[in-house]
Amino acid sequence: MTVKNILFLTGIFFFLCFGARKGWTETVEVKIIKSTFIPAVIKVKKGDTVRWVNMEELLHTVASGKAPMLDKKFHAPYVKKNFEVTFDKTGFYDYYCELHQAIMRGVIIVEDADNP
Ligand SMILES: [Cu+2]
Repeated sequence: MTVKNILFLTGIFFFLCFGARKGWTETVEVKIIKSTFIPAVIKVKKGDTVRWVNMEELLHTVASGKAPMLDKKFHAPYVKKNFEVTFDKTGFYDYYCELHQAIMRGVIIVEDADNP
């Protein structure tokens, strides 16, 4: 085999491994500033990860469900710095902070990666 052939086959190999994927997954940040989720509503693609980042000293929680009802799809009892969830299913995910549930609420909308 020539070097050219080896490079060609290596190229095919990488295409089969990575080229067939429908784009890369992303990590999207939701910041917690002044007891508010920012942005409160975000859209992500199936397979993406949402990372909540607590920018303040105050403790907050991230609990899925419509306040005050936990639905236990995801739950971080105390977010001191950050917390991540990967979304593998499409749908609407309501969440809230249990300590400030009257004001701290958000929604994650997970769409199929095929339909932009
Ligand atoms: Cu809070």
